[in-house]
Amino acid sequence: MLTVYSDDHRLHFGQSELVDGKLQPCFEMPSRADTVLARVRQQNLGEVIAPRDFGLEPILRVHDRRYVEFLKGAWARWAAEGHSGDLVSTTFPGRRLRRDGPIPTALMGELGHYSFDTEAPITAGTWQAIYSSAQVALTAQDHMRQGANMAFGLCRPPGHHAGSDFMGGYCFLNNAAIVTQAFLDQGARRVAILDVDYHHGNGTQELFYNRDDVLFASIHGDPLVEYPYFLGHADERGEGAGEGFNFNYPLPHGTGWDGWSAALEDACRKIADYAPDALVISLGVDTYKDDPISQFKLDSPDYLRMGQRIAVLGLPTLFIMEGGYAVEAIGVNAVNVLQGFEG
Ligand code: SP5
Ligand code: ZN
Repeated sequence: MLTVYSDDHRLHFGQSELVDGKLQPCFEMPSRADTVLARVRQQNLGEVIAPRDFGLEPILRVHDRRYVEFLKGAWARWAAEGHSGDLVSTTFPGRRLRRDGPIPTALMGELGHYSFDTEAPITAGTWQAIYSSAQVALTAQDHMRQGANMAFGLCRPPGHHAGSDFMGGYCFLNNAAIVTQAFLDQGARRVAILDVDYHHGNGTQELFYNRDDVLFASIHGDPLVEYPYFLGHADERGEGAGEGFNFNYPLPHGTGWDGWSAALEDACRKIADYAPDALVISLGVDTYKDDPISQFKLDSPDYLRMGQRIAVLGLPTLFIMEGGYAVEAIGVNAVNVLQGFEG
């Protein structure tokens, strides 16, 4: 199986994150990708290649052009204002403010317009890192266009919280959505996305919510009690042409393999009925029992079972790395999904 990986992820390294009222090192750190890559190599999963450059066009198929231009230019503007620390938003268009009013011209205002939380710090190398992360995903997708039945985009930063014109939750560009749209643009009639990250894939859901050419299914912590709090309920079933093509499986804190796998079973049946031409897995392994920010109880062997069940679908499957913060374990857990799938 092919893995695509770029060292450019190191260029994105946020200094700190506000957790329980205290600034502490970002959970989303470069060593995450190192651990996964090391495990891919240790298990001899196959070739690891650097990404090719597919340009901005496939990114602009899912993201708003002005938003992308903002991401590209934000650090230079911040530096020109004399700053050197991370660029982090603190003001957001919340209730009864003008979410869709004039976009502020001041950098901080524009950043707030394009953000939903404080968890996507922009650093000097962030643009290069997120651009390369998207190219990692696209290179893995291109490999499948050439006939492979699986591939792994070892993306960092992750993407599933980012929507058409917003960032948050460690995410800037939605790698899974970008490759999904690429499949469609290359002639796929239908693509399914299964998001197994602990957190609801609010960005991915938003991007395809009113479309019937993409089925989105997400298994995650119940937003009543878990980030991102404001999307991911079971009654969100899609809109317009997309009605009936969005499936959320919110699960309680403490969920282990029994509860989790029941949701997986239901999601897999929905996906099988949909008969997509390709499947994209948003592969977060923050469902792990020792994840520092999550409350599910999956254990390492469960990830083998996860991969095995996904393989039963018999679909060309593209794995895109998302979350997972128990750094020492995420290599084993992510690679277990891939090895379970390979059989
Ligand atoms: C891609 C991804 O997995 N993004 C996740 C963003 C989650 N951010 C919320 C972090 C909240 C951490 N609260 C931890 C409390 C520990 N006492
Ligand atoms: Zn997550």
